[in-house]
Amino acid sequence: MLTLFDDVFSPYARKVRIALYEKDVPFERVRALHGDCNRTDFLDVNPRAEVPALVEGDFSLYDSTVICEWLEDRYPEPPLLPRDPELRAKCRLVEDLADTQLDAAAYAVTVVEFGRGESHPAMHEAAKRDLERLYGELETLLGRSDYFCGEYSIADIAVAPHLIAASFLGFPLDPVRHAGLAAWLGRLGARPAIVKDNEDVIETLGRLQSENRPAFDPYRVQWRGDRLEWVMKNGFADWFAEEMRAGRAFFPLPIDSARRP
Ligand SMILES: N[C@@H](CCC(=O)N[C@@H](CS)C(=O)NCC(=O)O)C(=O)O
Repeated sequence: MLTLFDDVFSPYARKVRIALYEKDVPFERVRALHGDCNRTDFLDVNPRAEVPALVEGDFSLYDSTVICEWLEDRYPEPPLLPRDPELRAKCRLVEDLADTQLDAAAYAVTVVEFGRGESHPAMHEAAKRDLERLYGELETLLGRSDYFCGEYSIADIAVAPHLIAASFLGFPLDPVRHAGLAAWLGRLGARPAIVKDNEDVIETLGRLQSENRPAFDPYRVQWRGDRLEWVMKNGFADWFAEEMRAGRAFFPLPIDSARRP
């Protein structure tokens, strides 16, 4: 049995869960974050203390892209990577756009507005501008097809959680300018694997809210490459310096090796 180190809200964990559901592979879940980054009891599975990570017996791996490629090799049916070399490359590029750019554009604003309930108009505007540019790029990449690479693939699975979350955060698609993408999201949202994962996310969010518990700890935030790059290039270096001074910012692979198991 596979064990997925997981967080219900992580778009990367969502990508892996949806791929597992599509391939009908059974797995058990260990909720690994609990709003606590750099967890010591998780570092033996992923030294970066990030979800998702997958374990099967004494074999373990992490990073959603690496995990999905392994799943494709191990459970080839139904295929989630195109056979054609050009489409396969396009699939990886769309997945990368989702993992690096879509994620980064919404991360800081998620921490500040959703997590802390604070307003940061400049950050909100920067996220809106970037997301709209990315929606335009995705609209072009989709063209007239039903899915990014002709057939449904990991490219669709990687993008969907980000667009669902961005809508929830107040950055919806424009039904006129992004008509193709909006129709695509409707198609994706009807797939049983995505319905199942959405239900899980909504049910968990509702339960946490009714218990007055946060979805994550917004005052203990783990940062990394693309998310930090977004903050810096959009002119929020001073904001980030204050986050560090206040002890609210953490990084993978902490220098303090005493935290290692
Ligand atoms: N490149 C990694 C990124 C994974 C990642 O950034 N995961 C975040 C959640 S979305 C995480 O686990 N952060 C640790 C924390 O917040 O404590 C992947 O594709 O799996």
